[in-house]
Amino acid sequence: MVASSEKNTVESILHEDRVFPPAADFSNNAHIKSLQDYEQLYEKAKSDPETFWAELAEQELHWFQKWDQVLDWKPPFAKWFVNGKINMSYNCLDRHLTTWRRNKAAIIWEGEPGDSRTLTYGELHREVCQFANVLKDMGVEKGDRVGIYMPMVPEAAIAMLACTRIGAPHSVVFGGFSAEALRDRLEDAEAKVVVTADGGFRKDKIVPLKSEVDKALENGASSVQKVIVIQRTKQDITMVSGRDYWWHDLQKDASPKCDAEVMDSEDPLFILYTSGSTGKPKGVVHTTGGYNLYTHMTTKWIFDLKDNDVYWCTADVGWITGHSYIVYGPLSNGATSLMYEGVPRPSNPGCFWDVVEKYGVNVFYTAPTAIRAFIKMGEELPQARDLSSLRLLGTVGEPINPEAWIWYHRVIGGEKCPIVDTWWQTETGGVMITPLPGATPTQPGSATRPFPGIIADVVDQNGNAVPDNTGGYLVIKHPWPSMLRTVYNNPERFQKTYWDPIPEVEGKPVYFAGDSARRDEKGYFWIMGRVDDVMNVSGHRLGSMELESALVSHPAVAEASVVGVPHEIKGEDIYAFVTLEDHYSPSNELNKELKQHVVSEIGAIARPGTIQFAEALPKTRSGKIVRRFLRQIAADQDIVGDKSTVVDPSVLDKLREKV
Ligand code: 6R9
Repeated sequence: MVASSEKNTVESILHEDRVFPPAADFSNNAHIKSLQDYEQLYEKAKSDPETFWAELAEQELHWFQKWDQVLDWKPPFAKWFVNGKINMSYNCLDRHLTTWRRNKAAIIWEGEPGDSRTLTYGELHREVCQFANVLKDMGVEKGDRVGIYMPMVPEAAIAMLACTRIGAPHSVVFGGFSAEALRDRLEDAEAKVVVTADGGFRKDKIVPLKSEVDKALENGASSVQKVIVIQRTKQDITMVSGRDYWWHDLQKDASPKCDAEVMDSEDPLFILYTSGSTGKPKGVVHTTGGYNLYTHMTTKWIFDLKDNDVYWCTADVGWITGHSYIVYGPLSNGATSLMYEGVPRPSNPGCFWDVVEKYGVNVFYTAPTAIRAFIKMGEELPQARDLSSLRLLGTVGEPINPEAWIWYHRVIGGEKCPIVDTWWQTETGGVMITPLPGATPTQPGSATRPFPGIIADVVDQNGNAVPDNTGGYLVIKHPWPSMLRTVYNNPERFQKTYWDPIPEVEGKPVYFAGDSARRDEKGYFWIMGRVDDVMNVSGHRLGSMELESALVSHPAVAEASVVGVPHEIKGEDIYAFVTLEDHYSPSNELNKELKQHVVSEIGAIARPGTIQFAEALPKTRSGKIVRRFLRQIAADQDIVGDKSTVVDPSVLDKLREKV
């Protein structure tokens, strides 16, 4: 037998055959109504991508001037809608004002303490124009970078839209990051102005933001000349004269008239930093026309937005999901986008369901980590609220374990809502592989098929296509409008990270996503996790996702994270960290039972050598499990590397003590 590692592929071991076709009444009212419709669009886009995108760009967006060329592709550099002139803020705001949507809610916001605010398109436009003038008064010119370090308040979206209005690329830094992380990002982007708040509310505590900005600026980031501060928590902060200004002082005197700057389609729209497992964070650069089009189309077709929908994406605006699917995609479509400042917390574990009930949310988009937390908190919380307004659910951020999918479908969706499991990345700008809810039969754990215009494939290390149901590396074979254009100030890293790992396929470079996946005989994609998380056990290359899903399918397990540890005979052995459901406690019997459970779910090859019970797993602030530290703990090594992305680093020490 040839060991799969010699074939340079990844083995797939989990089998899932439950299928959920879309309900007829959902399909009849959907933008894309059937699998045939999807397939037609897919084939059309595949055979002539440029015409496909050009037609949509013409129909769906406002251009000040039409492009001369749809795509200029000089690998790895792409230009979309060459010489087209456009403005994102104009497409998100101005064009809705001449319609009935002027008085439609653009943003419905709910604060953690229970305060709330609704901004119509007319009101949002006014605030954005005023703040755009404020930025200009602060010396911000087209092309200058603006740092945004804010809690989840409407002003975060206002600041983003104001930047895009005047052509100043923003760089949003998640409000949970430390002063050092903020400083690194502001320095790399050479930001001229920072927009922040005195503080934010998170889990009933006040998170200091302004004082973190002060620290960041004391220790570097010398490009920053001005700081604009929203008053949110009213705690005491220091204001440096000549540098720091209150938002409300500046905003009240600012003119509400500000024409949207005519931007080139390829002018940078924003920079967003994403941390890899090694090295400093990469500044992912997105540009204007292609990103506007792709986030617009994906929002429309995947979330199937209707004019009377209340749409809620629970991400933070500090992540790409917040950029594309709280702010730009929904507003470009003229939708009502709900923003919530809070997160489930001991004082209010059911807060998400309160928000769904209060606003009659129709479309709800969240992350697997949140779903696993809901499961642990119990069905009683959602069941005590009226969730009947929901008609469509989505997930993003990690592979969703089939058991979590089924729970989401049953308990939150009342078995009537389609679930869109959307695979994508900061770098891709928008969703790449996903069901279209009225068209695609779904299967728990599969992101199903590529969005029209996306040519995805699974290949081995040499770039050769692998057979159906064999795991390999997920690649994208044709440029798409919202692809990252470069890594800010580092085109070499752009080339090296995304285009060099897989050799050319059929003479063409391919985009390497860094994820492993398999494709089944129906053409469905099953994402298996980050390539860095693949283990090699007795010559079998196994992804973390399937082993974890097997563990989570046991009733006692809340969350699981699996890594490889060096092993004399097998090469690597499987080491699992497991958190338990509330009414279970660790024991030797349970430990044995879980190992046996994995064997019966997957096979003897997958029997974990060790299972360690844990109180909590280390996660990034967007909820992804950080396996690289778990690998060090499992191998009994010192914990080394940048811990700043882990929400609660004390989790690591606790795990280490117990090894
Ligand atoms: C949007 C976002 C990207 C990485 C990606 C993959 C993982 C995201 C997923 C998923 C399986 C899904 N990921 N969605 N894995 N199924 N539906 O999360 O961007 O923060 O850049 O992370 O997240 O590993 O490569 P980002």
